[in-house]
Amino acid sequence: MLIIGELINSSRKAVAEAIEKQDAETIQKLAGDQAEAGADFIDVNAGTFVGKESQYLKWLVTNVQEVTDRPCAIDSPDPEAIQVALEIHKGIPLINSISLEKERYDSLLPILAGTDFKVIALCMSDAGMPESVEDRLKIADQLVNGLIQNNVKTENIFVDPLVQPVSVNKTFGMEFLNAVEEIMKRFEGIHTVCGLSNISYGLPARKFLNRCFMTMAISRGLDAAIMNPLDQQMMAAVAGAEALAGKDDFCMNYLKAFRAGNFAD
Ligand code: THG
Repeated sequence: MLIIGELINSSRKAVAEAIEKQDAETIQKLAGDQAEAGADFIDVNAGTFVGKESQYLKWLVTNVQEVTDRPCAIDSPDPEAIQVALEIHKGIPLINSISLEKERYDSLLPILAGTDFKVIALCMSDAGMPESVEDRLKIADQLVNGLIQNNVKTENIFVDPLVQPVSVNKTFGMEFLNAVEEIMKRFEGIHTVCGLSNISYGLPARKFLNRCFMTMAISRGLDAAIMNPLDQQMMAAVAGAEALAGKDDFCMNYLKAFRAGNFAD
Protein backbone atom coordinates (compact mmCIF):
# COMPACT_ATOMS: atom_id res chain seq x y z
CA MET A 1 0.00 0.00 0.00
CA LEU A 2 1.28 3.40 -0.97
CA ILE A 3 0.56 5.69 1.96
CA ILE A 4 -0.13 9.39 1.47
CA GLY A 5 -0.03 11.21 4.84
CA GLU A 6 -3.12 13.45 5.07
CA LEU A 7 -2.40 15.57 8.14
CA ILE A 8 -1.02 18.76 6.52
CA ASN A 9 -4.42 20.00 5.41
CA SER A 10 -5.76 23.48 6.16
CA SER A 11 -9.21 22.04 6.87
CA ARG A 12 -7.62 20.95 10.18
CA LYS A 13 -7.72 23.80 12.68
CA ALA A 14 -4.18 23.42 14.06
CA VAL A 15 -2.78 23.35 10.52
CA ALA A 16 -4.75 26.42 9.41
CA GLU A 17 -3.38 28.30 12.44
CA ALA A 18 0.19 27.18 11.75
CA ILE A 19 -0.09 28.31 8.13
CA GLU A 20 -1.47 31.71 9.11
CA LYS A 21 1.26 32.27 11.69
CA GLN A 22 3.87 30.86 9.28
CA ASP A 23 4.81 28.47 12.07
CA ALA A 24 7.21 26.19 10.21
CA GLU A 25 7.97 24.06 13.26
CA THR A 26 4.41 22.68 13.56
CA ILE A 27 4.28 21.81 9.86
CA GLN A 28 7.73 20.22 9.92
CA LYS A 29 6.84 18.08 12.93
CA LEU A 30 3.76 16.79 11.11
CA ALA A 31 5.87 16.04 8.03
CA GLY A 32 8.62 14.28 10.00
CA ASP A 33 6.20 12.27 12.14
CA GLN A 34 4.22 11.06 9.12
CA ALA A 35 7.39 10.10 7.23
CA GLU A 36 8.68 8.20 10.24
CA ALA A 37 5.33 6.39 10.61
CA GLY A 38 5.62 5.13 7.02
CA ALA A 39 4.12 7.75 4.71
CA ASP A 40 5.47 7.47 1.16
CA PHE A 41 4.13 10.90 0.20
CA ILE A 42 3.24 13.92 2.34
CA ASP A 43 -0.03 15.52 1.21
CA VAL A 44 -0.04 19.32 1.35
CA ASN A 45 -3.33 21.22 1.13
CA ALA A 46 -3.99 24.94 1.73
CA GLY A 47 -7.38 24.90 0.07
CA THR A 48 -9.23 26.91 2.69
CA PHE A 49 -7.13 30.01 1.98
CA VAL A 50 -8.86 31.58 -0.99
CA GLY A 51 -6.58 34.02 -2.81
CA LYS A 52 -3.51 32.88 -0.85
CA GLU A 53 -3.59 29.19 -1.66
CA SER A 54 -0.66 29.26 -4.15
CA GLN A 55 1.58 31.20 -1.80
CA TYR A 56 0.79 28.95 1.16
CA LEU A 57 1.07 25.72 -0.81
CA LYS A 58 4.55 26.76 -1.92
CA TRP A 59 5.47 27.55 1.69
CA LEU A 60 4.20 24.12 2.79
CA VAL A 61 6.21 22.27 0.12
CA THR A 62 9.38 24.21 1.01
CA ASN A 63 9.04 23.44 4.71
CA VAL A 64 8.13 19.79 4.25
CA GLN A 65 11.10 19.21 1.96
CA GLU A 66 13.51 20.70 4.50
CA VAL A 67 12.84 17.84 6.92
CA THR A 68 12.07 14.77 4.79
CA ASP A 69 13.06 13.28 1.47
CA ARG A 70 9.53 11.96 0.94
CA PRO A 71 7.95 13.79 -2.00
CA CYS A 72 4.74 15.79 -1.65
CA ALA A 73 1.23 15.06 -2.87
CA ILE A 74 0.21 18.49 -4.08
CA ASP A 75 -3.46 18.65 -3.15
CA SER A 76 -5.47 21.38 -4.86
CA PRO A 77 -8.36 21.73 -7.30
CA ASP A 78 -6.59 24.81 -8.74
CA PRO A 79 -4.12 24.05 -11.57
CA GLU A 80 -2.40 27.42 -11.03
CA ALA A 81 -1.68 26.66 -7.37
CA ILE A 82 -0.34 23.24 -8.38
CA GLN A 83 1.95 24.83 -10.95
CA VAL A 84 3.36 27.35 -8.46
CA ALA A 85 4.09 24.56 -5.95
CA LEU A 86 5.67 22.42 -8.68
CA GLU A 87 8.19 25.12 -9.52
CA ILE A 88 9.97 24.60 -6.22
CA HIS A 89 9.19 20.92 -5.52
CA LYS A 90 12.25 18.65 -5.59
CA GLY A 91 11.94 15.04 -6.78
CA ILE A 92 8.90 13.40 -8.35
CA PRO A 93 5.63 14.72 -6.91
CA LEU A 94 2.14 13.26 -6.88
CA ILE A 95 -0.37 15.67 -8.40
CA ASN A 96 -3.66 15.55 -6.45
CA SER A 97 -5.54 15.82 -8.69
CA ILE A 98 -6.72 15.96 -12.28
CA SER A 99 -10.42 15.37 -12.97
CA LEU A 100 -12.73 15.50 -15.95
CA GLU A 101 -13.96 18.99 -14.98
CA LYS A 102 -13.15 20.84 -18.18
CA GLU A 103 -11.11 23.75 -16.87
CA ARG A 104 -9.10 21.56 -14.54
CA TYR A 105 -8.51 18.91 -17.20
CA ASP A 106 -7.49 21.33 -19.94
CA SER A 107 -4.99 23.23 -17.81
CA LEU A 108 -3.42 20.26 -15.99
CA LEU A 109 -2.99 17.89 -18.92
CA PRO A 110 -0.19 19.92 -20.60
CA ILE A 111 1.61 20.16 -17.22
CA LEU A 112 1.51 16.37 -16.87
CA ALA A 113 2.16 15.40 -20.50
CA GLY A 114 5.38 13.44 -21.00
CA THR A 115 6.49 13.78 -17.36
CA ASP A 116 7.25 11.15 -14.73
CA PHE A 117 4.95 12.87 -12.26
CA LYS A 118 2.52 10.63 -10.47
CA VAL A 119 -1.07 11.77 -10.73
CA ILE A 120 -4.40 11.13 -9.04
CA ALA A 121 -7.23 10.93 -11.57
CA LEU A 122 -10.32 11.91 -9.59
CA CYS A 123 -13.60 10.48 -10.91
CA MET A 124 -15.42 13.79 -11.02
CA SER A 125 -16.84 15.69 -14.00
CA ASP A 126 -18.77 18.89 -14.62
CA ALA A 127 -21.89 16.77 -14.10
CA GLY A 128 -20.92 16.51 -10.41
CA MET A 129 -20.22 13.55 -8.14
CA PRO A 130 -20.56 10.07 -9.61
CA GLU A 131 -22.92 7.73 -7.78
CA SER A 132 -22.90 4.40 -9.57
CA VAL A 133 -20.06 2.13 -10.72
CA GLU A 134 -20.97 3.00 -14.33
CA ASP A 135 -20.65 6.76 -13.67
CA ARG A 136 -17.21 6.21 -12.19
CA LEU A 137 -15.98 3.89 -14.94
CA LYS A 138 -17.06 6.26 -17.69
CA ILE A 139 -15.04 9.07 -16.13
CA ALA A 140 -12.08 6.80 -15.30
CA ASP A 141 -11.96 5.55 -18.92
CA GLN A 142 -11.78 9.07 -20.32
CA LEU A 143 -9.22 10.26 -17.77
CA VAL A 144 -6.92 7.26 -18.15
CA ASN A 145 -7.08 7.28 -21.95
CA GLY A 146 -6.42 11.03 -22.06
CA LEU A 147 -3.41 10.70 -19.77
CA ILE A 148 -1.96 7.75 -21.67
CA GLN A 149 -2.38 9.56 -25.00
CA ASN A 150 -0.36 12.37 -23.43
CA ASN A 151 2.49 10.03 -22.54
CA VAL A 152 1.75 9.57 -18.87
CA LYS A 153 2.66 5.99 -17.94
CA THR A 154 -0.12 3.75 -16.65
CA GLU A 155 1.92 2.92 -13.55
CA ASN A 156 2.01 6.62 -12.62
CA ILE A 157 -1.80 6.94 -12.65
CA PHE A 158 -3.82 6.59 -9.43
CA VAL A 159 -7.56 6.51 -10.10
CA ASP A 160 -9.68 7.87 -7.21
CA PRO A 161 -13.24 6.55 -7.63
CA LEU A 162 -14.37 9.01 -4.93
CA VAL A 163 -15.72 7.77 -1.62
CA GLN A 164 -19.11 9.09 -0.51
CA PRO A 165 -20.78 8.69 2.90
CA VAL A 166 -22.64 5.45 3.50
CA SER A 167 -24.89 7.44 5.88
CA VAL A 168 -26.28 9.30 2.84
CA ASN A 169 -26.99 6.22 0.73
CA LYS A 170 -26.43 2.63 1.77
CA THR A 171 -25.14 1.72 -1.70
CA PHE A 172 -22.20 4.18 -1.65
CA GLY A 173 -19.77 1.76 0.00
CA MET A 174 -20.36 -1.06 -2.45
CA GLU A 175 -20.43 1.23 -5.50
CA PHE A 176 -16.98 2.45 -4.55
CA LEU A 177 -15.60 -1.03 -3.86
CA ASN A 178 -16.99 -2.45 -7.10
CA ALA A 179 -15.43 0.47 -8.98
CA VAL A 180 -12.01 -0.24 -7.42
CA GLU A 181 -12.16 -3.88 -8.50
CA GLU A 182 -13.32 -3.04 -12.04
CA ILE A 183 -10.69 -0.30 -12.56
CA MET A 184 -7.87 -2.59 -11.38
CA LYS A 185 -9.10 -5.28 -13.81
CA ARG A 186 -9.60 -2.98 -16.77
CA PHE A 187 -6.25 -1.15 -16.82
CA GLU A 188 -3.25 -3.37 -16.23
CA GLY A 189 -0.60 -1.79 -14.01
CA ILE A 190 -2.80 1.08 -12.85
CA HIS A 191 -3.34 2.05 -9.22
CA THR A 192 -6.40 3.04 -7.20
CA VAL A 193 -6.42 5.51 -4.33
CA CYS A 194 -8.92 7.26 -2.08
CA GLY A 195 -9.36 9.55 0.88
CA LEU A 196 -11.40 6.94 2.63
CA SER A 197 -12.56 8.86 5.72
CA ASN A 198 -15.50 10.27 3.76
CA ILE A 199 -17.17 6.87 4.06
CA SER A 200 -17.90 7.43 7.77
CA TYR A 201 -19.17 11.03 7.54
CA GLY A 202 -22.20 11.57 9.78
CA LEU A 203 -21.67 8.39 11.82
CA PRO A 204 -20.11 7.70 15.25
CA ALA A 205 -16.83 5.83 15.79
CA ARG A 206 -15.48 7.10 12.48
CA LYS A 207 -11.98 5.72 12.93
CA PHE A 208 -13.42 2.25 13.49
CA LEU A 209 -15.56 2.41 10.33
CA ASN A 210 -12.63 3.80 8.33
CA ARG A 211 -10.52 0.80 9.33
CA CYS A 212 -13.29 -1.65 8.41
CA PHE A 213 -13.63 0.01 5.03
CA MET A 214 -9.88 -0.03 4.46
CA THR A 215 -9.68 -3.80 4.88
CA MET A 216 -12.62 -4.28 2.49
CA ALA A 217 -11.04 -1.97 -0.10
CA ILE A 218 -7.68 -3.76 0.10
CA SER A 219 -9.43 -7.06 -0.60
CA ARG A 220 -10.79 -5.51 -3.82
CA GLY A 221 -7.40 -4.21 -4.97
CA LEU A 222 -7.00 -0.71 -3.52
CA ASP A 223 -3.24 -0.12 -3.42
CA ALA A 224 -2.86 3.49 -2.23
CA ALA A 225 -4.62 5.67 0.34
CA ILE A 226 -4.71 9.22 1.65
CA MET A 227 -4.81 8.53 5.36
CA ASN A 228 -3.46 9.30 8.81
CA PRO A 229 -0.28 7.22 9.19
CA LEU A 230 -0.14 8.16 12.89
CA ASP A 231 -3.28 6.03 13.45
CA GLN A 232 -1.49 2.88 14.56
CA GLN A 233 -4.60 0.74 14.47
CA MET A 234 -5.20 1.80 10.86
CA MET A 235 -1.60 0.93 10.01
CA ALA A 236 -2.13 -2.45 11.68
CA ALA A 237 -5.35 -3.01 9.71
CA VAL A 238 -3.50 -2.22 6.46
CA ALA A 239 -0.68 -4.64 7.28
CA GLY A 240 -3.15 -7.37 8.30
CA ALA A 241 -5.40 -6.96 5.27
CA GLU A 242 -2.48 -6.91 2.82
CA ALA A 243 -1.00 -10.08 4.30
CA LEU A 244 -4.41 -11.79 4.13
CA ALA A 245 -4.97 -10.57 0.55
CA GLY A 246 -1.68 -12.15 -0.58
CA LYS A 247 0.06 -8.83 -1.14
CA ASP A 248 2.83 -9.31 1.39
CA ASP A 249 5.63 -11.75 0.51
CA PHE A 250 6.41 -13.97 3.50
CA CYS A 251 4.21 -11.59 5.57
CA MET A 252 7.32 -9.41 5.93
CA ASN A 253 5.45 -6.11 6.27
CA TYR A 254 2.98 -7.65 8.69
CA LEU A 255 5.86 -8.80 10.88
CA LYS A 256 7.50 -5.39 10.59
CA ALA A 257 4.29 -3.66 11.71
CA PHE A 258 4.07 -6.03 14.64
CA ARG A 259 7.65 -5.29 15.66
CA ALA A 260 6.97 -1.56 15.33
CA GLY A 261 4.33 -2.01 18.03
CA ASN A 262 1.33 -1.23 15.83
CA PHE A 263 -0.69 -3.98 17.50
CA ALA A 264 -0.40 -2.68 21.04
CA ASP A 265 -3.72 -1.80 22.58
N1 THG B 1 -9.43 12.32 -2.63
C1 THG B 1 -8.31 12.99 -3.01
N2 THG B 1 -7.76 13.96 -2.26
C2 THG B 1 -8.35 14.31 -1.08
C3 THG B 1 -9.50 13.64 -0.64
C4 THG B 1 -10.04 12.62 -1.45
N3 THG B 1 -7.78 15.29 -0.31
C5 THG B 1 -8.49 15.81 0.85
C6 THG B 1 -9.26 14.70 1.55
N4 THG B 1 -10.06 13.98 0.58
C7 THG B 1 -8.29 13.76 2.23
N5 THG B 1 -7.58 14.42 3.28
C8 THG B 1 -8.03 14.47 4.62
C9 THG B 1 -7.27 15.17 5.54
C10 THG B 1 -7.62 15.17 6.90
C11 THG B 1 -8.75 14.48 7.30
C12 THG B 1 -9.52 13.83 6.37
C13 THG B 1 -9.17 13.82 5.02
C14 THG B 1 -9.13 14.41 8.73
N6 THG B 1 -8.21 14.03 9.63
C15 THG B 1 -8.51 13.79 11.03
C16 THG B 1 -8.80 15.07 11.78
O1 THG B 1 -8.38 16.13 11.39
O2 THG B 1 -9.45 14.95 12.81
C17 THG B 1 -7.35 13.13 11.70
C18 THG B 1 -7.15 11.75 11.21
C19 THG B 1 -7.93 10.65 11.91
O3 THG B 1 -9.07 10.86 12.35
O4 THG B 1 -7.37 9.55 11.99
O5 THG B 1 -10.26 14.62 9.08
O6 THG B 1 -11.07 11.98 -1.12
N7 THG B 1 -7.73 12.64 -4.18
